[in-house]
Amino acid sequence: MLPTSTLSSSAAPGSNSKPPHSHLELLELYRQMVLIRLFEEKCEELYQKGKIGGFMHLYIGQEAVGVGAVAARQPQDSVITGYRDHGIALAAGMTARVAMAEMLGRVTGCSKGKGGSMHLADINLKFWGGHAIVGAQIALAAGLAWADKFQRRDAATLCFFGDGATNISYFHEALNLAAVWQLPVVFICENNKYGMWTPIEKVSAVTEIRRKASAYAIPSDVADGMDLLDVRAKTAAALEHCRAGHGPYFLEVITYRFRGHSMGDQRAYRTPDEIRKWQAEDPIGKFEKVLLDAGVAPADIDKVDDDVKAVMADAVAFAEASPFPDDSEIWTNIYIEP
Ligand SMILES: Cc1ncc(C[n+]2csc(CCOP(=O)(O)OP(=O)(O)O)c2C)c(N)n1
Ligand SMILES: [Mg+2]
Repeated sequence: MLPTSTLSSSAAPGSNSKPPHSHLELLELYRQMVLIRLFEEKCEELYQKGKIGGFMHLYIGQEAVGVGAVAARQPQDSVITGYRDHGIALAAGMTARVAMAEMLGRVTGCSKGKGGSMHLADINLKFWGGHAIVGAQIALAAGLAWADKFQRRDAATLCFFGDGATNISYFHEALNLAAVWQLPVVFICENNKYGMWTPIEKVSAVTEIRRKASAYAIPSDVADGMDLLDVRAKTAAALEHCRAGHGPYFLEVITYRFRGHSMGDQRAYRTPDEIRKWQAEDPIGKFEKVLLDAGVAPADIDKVDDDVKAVMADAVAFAEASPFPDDSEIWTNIYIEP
């Protein structure tokens, strides 16, 4: 999938990962990351052609976080995130067809073409979106977890948000209540070092983000966001903590976005050296090395790449053949019908 330079990386899976994994399981996790990468590269192309409108934030570089964490959940566990949501939607099981149709504003999209890039959601998958207001999903996650606890369901919530969101009041209010009420929620901070083009050091008094959780007596850990198995193992442990009735858990995942904050970001605030350093840690290249070391045949990896390319071609054809919503739809889905 990736240039051989990234394949020669000597990085090993995280110490908490629990090999051996079956080849099929490894290939499935690899497939999900490649799907996200190719899906977003296609979105980039369609955006530049004017086929996708509005704001669009790419997840490229952060794939191992969404795929690794969501792989640790049970089907009854909820997932919620911010506007950088394509990867997490696909990891939660949304098909490329439905996600691409939403990107293109078609009625066959998950939000009937009315949500777009920042509002992918499918409650049948227990994927609660896609939220454009920074930090809003953290309060919603506390609500989802409260509902699970109140209804005595054996379920927890995985809540993704950025480093910048940890300076927002929602973050502090939600963590406080989650701790007071011992809610089953795993707060996953994707620390990609920047909020838009502002480096974290300029806006956060505490740059080891997990230390903020200790203010609310929430236990925490840190994971390598370029290492899928490390993210999965630490999310699994966090979910176990929630299921055992011990309340919330905080996981800081160190990662990096390879693209700009959103489309149109000139990326002048980062040095070429910094970008090169992180690209050498490409999570897909690193995981491909894990597969090869585990004895997966290169031909099987190539087959996954080819299959994903076919899935993407089909998704774009499906989306482009789907109609736009009728004008009358502008008045529907605004409020819940009585
Ligand atoms: C309440 C609110 N304030 C400001 C914005 C504008 N805004 C959009 S993304 C963003 C940066 C958030 O950074 P971070 O939480 O680190 O997430 P990342 O984009 O890095 O994934 C800001 C300030 C917003 N959408 N909502
Ligand atoms: Mg950030």
